[in-house]
Amino acid sequence: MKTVFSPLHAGHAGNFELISGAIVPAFEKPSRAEFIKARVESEKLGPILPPATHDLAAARQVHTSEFIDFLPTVWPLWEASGRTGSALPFTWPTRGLRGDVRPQSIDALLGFYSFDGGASFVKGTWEAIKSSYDVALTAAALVKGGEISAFALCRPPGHHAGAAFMGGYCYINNAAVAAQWFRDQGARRVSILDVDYHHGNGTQEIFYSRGDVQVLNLHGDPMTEYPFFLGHADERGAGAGEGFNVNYPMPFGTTWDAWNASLEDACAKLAAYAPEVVVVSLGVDTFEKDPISRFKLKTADYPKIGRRIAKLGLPTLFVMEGGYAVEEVGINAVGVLTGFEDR
Ligand code: OKP
Ligand code: ZN
Repeated sequence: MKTVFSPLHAGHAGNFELISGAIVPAFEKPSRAEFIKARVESEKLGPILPPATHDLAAARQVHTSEFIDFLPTVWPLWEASGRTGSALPFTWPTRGLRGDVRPQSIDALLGFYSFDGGASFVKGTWEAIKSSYDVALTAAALVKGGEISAFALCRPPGHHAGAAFMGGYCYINNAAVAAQWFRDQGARRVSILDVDYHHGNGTQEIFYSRGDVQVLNLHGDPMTEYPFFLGHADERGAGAGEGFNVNYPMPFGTTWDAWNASLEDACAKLAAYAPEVVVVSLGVDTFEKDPISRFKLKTADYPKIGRRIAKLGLPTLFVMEGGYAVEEVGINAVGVLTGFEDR
């Protein structure tokens, strides 16, 4: 399997986040991608290719143009306002406030275009976001070109980013961009299988009213787990999308057998939908030692995930999302991919 990777992710470094009442270095850090790349190499998964540069047209197909145009302006506006540290929002237009008036100051704009304080900017953040997007589209083109699978080693991740908001370490929704790109290239139906520990709220929002992209999501129950405000089992899609959004919320402590039962059900629904291509939002923060997550999957479980996805017999694009146990993130992510190749 070919991997697409860009070193430009590394400029997105030194970010902070607010968690459990403390401001700490962000768990989403450059070494994650480096551990994964090192494991791709040591396991000889296949060649590692640089991304081709793409314009932002594909991003505008799933995000609003206003939001996409905002992202590259964040750091220049932040610097122009005299700030030095990370650009972070602190106010949001929640219920009872005006979400329909685009404000002017950078502090207000950061809140206007986000749902939490989890997507911060440093100097190199936009270049990293853009490279992650280029990685996803380049890997998608490999699959479109006839490869049975490809691995988009994206960083930053994307599945929390919605049509007009960032959050949860995510800015552009790489998996949604790729799925939409496959549609625009002529695929009649596309499925997105999101196995990250956290609910892919952005992906769900983007495709919620559509029947041409099926979205299946396995994740921590939002009653007790981030992102809290989406991801319940009764969210099944709307209008033409009715029945094409499927959520599998699971409790803290979930181990392989219960998680796998959800995967089996999701794969049955996916097979029944008969898409022309599958996009996997590949998070490995379901791992028992993940520092911010509460499922109990073991390293030996990850190849089984890959094997089950391969059994679908469909062209498959793997898009990297979460996974924060940096020592094992490479072993587990590449375990899914070698499992897919049944080795
Ligand atoms: C991203 B992905 C907010 C802290 C809450 C955010 C977790 C984001 C996970 N400042 N934690 O789904 O792995
Ligand atoms: Zn996650």
